[in-house]
Amino acid sequence: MLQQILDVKKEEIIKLDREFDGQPNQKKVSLYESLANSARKPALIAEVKKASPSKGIIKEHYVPSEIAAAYEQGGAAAISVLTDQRFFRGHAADLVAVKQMVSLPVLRKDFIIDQVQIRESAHIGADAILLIAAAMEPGKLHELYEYAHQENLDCLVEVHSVDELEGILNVFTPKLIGINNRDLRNFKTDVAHTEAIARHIPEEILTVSESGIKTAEDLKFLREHQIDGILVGETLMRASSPEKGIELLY
Ligand code: IGP
Repeated sequence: MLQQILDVKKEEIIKLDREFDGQPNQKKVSLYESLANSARKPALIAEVKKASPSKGIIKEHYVPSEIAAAYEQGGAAAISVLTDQRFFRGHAADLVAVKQMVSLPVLRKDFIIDQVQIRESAHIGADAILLIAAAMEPGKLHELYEYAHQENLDCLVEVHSVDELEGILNVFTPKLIGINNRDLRNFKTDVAHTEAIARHIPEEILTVSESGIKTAEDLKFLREHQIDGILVGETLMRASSPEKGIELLY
């Protein structure tokens, strides 16, 4: 699945290959600081997500900026916006609209494998980007990480296994690591996966548990294991309202 997504991305990048003129007008807000200073523990990154390859359409009709405003109201520390069109039915325009609506940091959730996508991310108003360890070699990921920081973007570095984690840590120490609970081979999620990987993460790194977080018990488990943040999409998108969804988790 990931390989299929990356093949499509490479074609999109060729079309994208142009300079982004002008400076982004919004000031960058730090994802790292917002997670570190969150009153809610673990801090919440709330995701705007229409669809996914494994679930199909999650929620058809909504206004991304309204969902994001409700997330902010509900106490989220950051907003994640899927911008991949082909597989997640998101759009760069969703992020632009969300950024205009909220004062929280906005994470661009996409498959970033090239510097031009980072320039684009800064340009459309993202404050942070996702970098997926499974999508490239650790050396390349480090290059993109440094490049993003030059553009004042924080990076959430996503790993799924101890092997991927150690590959990264051999090259550099990211400030933020996301552990994806979803096994991309069968799409199953297991929150216990976070604990198995988090044990190997040095304490100074902020750790975010991603995917398949559904219940207050899941949250309790993650809190007990001192996980710093959670990234939740589907559960909040399916809730009767975004605020209600957050309330039920915490
Ligand atoms: C959110 P969920 O199960 O709460 O909807 O998951 C988020 O973790 C998931 O959307 C995600 C993702 C990704 C999407 C994690 N890593 C990489 C696209 C690309």
